[in-house]
Parts: sequence; structure tokens; C-alpha cells
Amino acid sequence: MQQFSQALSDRQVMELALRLGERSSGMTADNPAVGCVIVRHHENHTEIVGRGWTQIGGRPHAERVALAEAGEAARGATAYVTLEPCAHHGRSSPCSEAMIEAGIARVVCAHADPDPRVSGRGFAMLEAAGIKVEIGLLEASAHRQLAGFLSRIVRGRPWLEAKMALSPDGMIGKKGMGNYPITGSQAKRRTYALRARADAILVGVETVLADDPSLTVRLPGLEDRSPKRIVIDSRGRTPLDCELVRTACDIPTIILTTGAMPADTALQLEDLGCEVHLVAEDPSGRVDVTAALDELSGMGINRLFAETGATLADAMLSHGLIDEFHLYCGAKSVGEGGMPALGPDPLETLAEAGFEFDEARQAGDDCLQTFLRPASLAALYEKRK
Ligand code: AOF
Ligand code: ZN
Repeated sequence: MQQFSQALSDRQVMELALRLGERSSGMTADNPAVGCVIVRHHENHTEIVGRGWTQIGGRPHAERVALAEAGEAARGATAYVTLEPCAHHGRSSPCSEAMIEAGIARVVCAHADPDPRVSGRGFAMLEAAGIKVEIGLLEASAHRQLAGFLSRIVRGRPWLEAKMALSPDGMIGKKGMGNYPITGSQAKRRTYALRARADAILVGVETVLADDPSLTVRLPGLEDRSPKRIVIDSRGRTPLDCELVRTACDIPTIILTTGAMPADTALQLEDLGCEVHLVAEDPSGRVDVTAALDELSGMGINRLFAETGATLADAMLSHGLIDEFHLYCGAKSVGEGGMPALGPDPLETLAEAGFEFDEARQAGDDCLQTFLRPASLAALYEKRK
């Protein structure tokens, strides 16, 4: 139990619940990563009696964990939860029922759950049992944090973040130079952190051929948080001895391809531990990127982090599939032999695709900027498909 000498406001406790929800981001798919805090408000101070977040693999749900910690202290207490408590009988009974049984008196919730099994029923169950329910506190923050889950449920595809590193002269690398360094070690650590909170990382086969990446999270203490790796490889060019294939038995590696992949290549990749999924082709015979996202959504992936080269970024931008763009700007120009991406004016390309500047941070000599498509966030409020 944690006691504060001052009373905490509803907003302060919800901020804590949001931070708890963030803890298991990337480890709960297809479930959302929810946070929950149970408190007893006294006249001059607040007592935190339970804290919970959705556990690895998606269960137990956040509320269950918080209620278990609170025990009898939950009776008459207030629960703050980032997503509407569930109302359905899944692998366990509904969280709303557990809250009622535990004697929670008031529920403050940031965001409704669009899952058709829940969608308003959680709130209705709580209210029917006489619990005071308040909805919408810090809703915009929860909306952003839960964008992956909301996107899969509401739009039927994952929330797609793309990352690209560009030199000041607009290049992503140098011809024939493999993994050409555009940004430094601090930027790399930021990438590891972004990888860790995603459910899967996506690359095109061109990146595999040029860089032979491992796409893991190499941060102390977070080594076991490497998400699944997905390769879009229309014709089966993924080398059998590349890093992703060699480690496929430890970290799931999924190849999305078309009928153009030779059958024996598919068998060899599967023998080495990869999963090979056939998806629809676009008119040019390549993996249809929209169909690829459909497939990944079907696999329960909420939040997808694409480390794109020029080809994949162009394809995804032109289809309006990218929701958030992390643009890393390196300090050194590439010059002669440089490989351009995002057109002559990358910022204009992003603006034309509907992105707005969100935030910037300095990482050593590099500037890491994030752009967000407001239309993407707005679409997650729309009616379910
Ligand atoms: C909550 N608290 O922490 C989470 C919730 O397959 P199940 O039974 O785990 O149910 C999955 C659904 O539960 C998921 O689609 C979403 O609506 C909700 N997730 N709900 O009360 C939680 N993660
Ligand atoms: Zn639940």
C-alpha cells in the first residue's frame, strides 16, 4: 500500500494508470495494454491499494491484477482504468463483474472499448450494480496509447508506425555500401525502445538483402522484448542464411509472400523455423501492402513498427497506410552515390500525405522527429467495420 501525504486528483491517478498501461505495450497482443489503479480517497490524502497492468500474452487483465493486490481494501474504493472494463466471458469472467464483487464504489475510465463483446456493456454492468461511472478523463492520451488495439478493432488493420533515417541531403544510404550509417548510437537506442513497444516489426526484403538486420531489442533488461519480425518478400528472395532466418527459432519470423515464391523456397524457410504466409498480389505482382496489413491484423497484431527503405515507404505512403512517421535526421551528408528517399523535399512529402509535426528530440548529433496523421487518430473513433 502506498500512501500520499496529499490528496491526488482524479487526473493524477489516471496519469499513473496510463503509465502502468505503457509497461506491457508490445507484449499483450491481440489484447490492449491497459493500466488500472485502485485508490481510497481520504480527507487529506490518497491511499493506493492496488495497481495492475495487462500481463504478458494479454491475461490476466489489468483490473484483475489491481483487484488482487487491493484485496478487501477494494471495498468502497475508486478504480481508475484506461479502457472500459470488459463485460464478456473470455478465458476468465468479466472484469466488470470482478469489480462489482470486490465492492468498488466508483470507476473512472479514460476510454470506451470498441470490441463488440464489450462496447458499452462494461459500463452498463457497473452502473446497473450501482457503481458510479465517469468516462473520458484523459481520453485523448488513452486514445493515442491504445491506438494499436483501437485500429485493429475499428479499422481492421494495425496502427502503423514507420521509421526512416535520412541524411541532410535526403539519402537513406549509399549504393553498394550495405548497412550505411546515417545516424548514431543514441538514435539506435531510441529505435530499440520503439521496437520494444510494438507487437511486430516490418521490413521489406530489400532491407534484408542490403543490411541483414536482426531487428532485436538490444537494451539492457529488455533483451526478451524483441517482437515478431515480418518480412514482405514477394518473390522469395530472403536469403536462407540471413540473420532473421538464422534466429527464427528464437524470435518468430514471418514471411509474407505471393505465389511467385518457389514452393521449395517456402519449404526451406519453414524448415528453418519461419512462417510463410501467402497474401494477395497487387497489379504489378508484388505483395499488396493493404492485404499484408489485413493478414497481420488477422494474426492479432495491434501495433506495427516498419523500418522502411525507400520502396516500402513509398508503397505504404501512397496507399495512406502509415499513421505515425519517425524521421531520423542524421548530421552527415552522403553525397556521391547516395540513395534518395521521400522525394526532393521529405517534409513536404509527409505534409502532402497528411502528416503533422508531433515532437522532436535530439539524440547525439541526430534529430529525431515524429509526425502523426491526425486523420488516422480520428478514424479510430469512427464506427466499427
Ligand atoms: C480489460 N482489461 O486489461 C484488457 C481488456 O480474450 P480476452 O478474454 O482476454 O478478451 C480480450 C478483450 O478484452 C479485448 O479485445 C479487449 O476488448 C479487452 N481487453 N479488457 O477489461 C484489460 N486487456
Ligand atoms: Zn477484463
